[in-house]
Amino acid sequence: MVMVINMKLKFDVEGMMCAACSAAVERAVSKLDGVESAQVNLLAKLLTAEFDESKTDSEAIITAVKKAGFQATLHEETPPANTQDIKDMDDNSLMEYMRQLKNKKK
Ligand SMILES: [Cu+2]
Repeated sequence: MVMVINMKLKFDVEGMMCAACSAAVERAVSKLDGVESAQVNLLAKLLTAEFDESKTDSEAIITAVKKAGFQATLHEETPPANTQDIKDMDDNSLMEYMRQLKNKKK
């Protein structure tokens, strides 16, 4: 059985002013070979792209956005304070950690 696990990445997109802009970005990115979906959140200026890593990559997506007339950069998720801590966690403490993260965001 072949399982294709799509990569999901977020990009910050600069220069979008209205729904037509975000639609242009979505269109440009979804046209790429290997891209499953491209969704733009205009208010957050965020592009979420789901793609097959074996067919395309973040560079190609950024280039497609640029060609459409906008600037894109990989969106940096705020990394956890210490990744090693998380690796060492058992399931219960990991759940607790996630719960705390969620609460922080509210
Ligand atoms: Cu526009």
